[in-house]
Amino acid sequence: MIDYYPSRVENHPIIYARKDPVIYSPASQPGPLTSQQMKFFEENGYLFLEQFFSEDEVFVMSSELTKVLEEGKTVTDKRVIHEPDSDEVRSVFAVHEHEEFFQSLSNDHRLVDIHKQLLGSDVYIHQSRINLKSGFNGKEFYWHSDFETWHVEDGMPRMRAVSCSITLTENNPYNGPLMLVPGSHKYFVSCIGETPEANYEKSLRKQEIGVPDHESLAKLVEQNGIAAPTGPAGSVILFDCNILHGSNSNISPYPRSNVFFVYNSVENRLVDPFSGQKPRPSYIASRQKTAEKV
Ligand code: 6CS
Ligand code: FE
Repeated sequence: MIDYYPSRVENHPIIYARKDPVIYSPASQPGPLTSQQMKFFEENGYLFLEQFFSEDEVFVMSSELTKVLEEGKTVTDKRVIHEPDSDEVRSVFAVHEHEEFFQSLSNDHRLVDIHKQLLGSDVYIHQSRINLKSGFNGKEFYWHSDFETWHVEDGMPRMRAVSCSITLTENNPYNGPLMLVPGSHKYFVSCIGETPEANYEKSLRKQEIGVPDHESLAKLVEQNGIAAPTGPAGSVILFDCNILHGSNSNISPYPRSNVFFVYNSVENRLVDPFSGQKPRPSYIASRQKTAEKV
């Protein structure tokens, strides 16, 4: 299998042009997104759908979030990741498999149809998680391209996946909202450094390997700046698997909790990791041959 996006192999960073389309069906293809929205996504690598879910739906989502959080506090489960310097819950993985509510949310046809439209095929969930980012203590997520990690550590061959972040609390300028570098999805920043064995045990708490260098980051930010969509709970941020993004720590009293579903094209199923290492566990990267399409 050719490695179209080598990373963590050279001793200097390289910026490559993207070799894959961003949207896989024509912008004019009928679907839930308008051709304008499709074009915005193609150009910028993300799309913000403010108040996508109704207030009633948000109410249910919030109580389900509280349940997961309470469980996460007491349960010892590999799926529950803690903050780097404390026992505070940072993320809970594979909620689309283990929590009935979030499973049906990931199957919600309004979401699935959008991702099918963008990816031009059937889709399945590659990864899901809730990021809690609690008030006062929630720590940052340093700049990265998800695809860089999924390619190197999970063997995702091509850029044909989209993340969907649903805001479960208000995301405001103070609580560490998602920040994106518009247009950066059109490049691939090949990173320096080798992947340590079982890197995920550390990287999910604090990512240090597979992060872009300052110069590349500054160059890409210079082009179009930084976007940080904010809005009420129940909004949706769709973003390309390769867009550079990150978020600041949360010293405000307001928690910033989002659930992420990553939809991958069924034509882009995982192969062996390009690092040559053992694949990561399936609660981080689904690789069942029969992974159900949704
Ligand atoms: O490891 C993952 O799959 C995700 N987590 C981190 C910290 N970076 C890459 C990706 O978003
Ligand atoms: Fe990410």
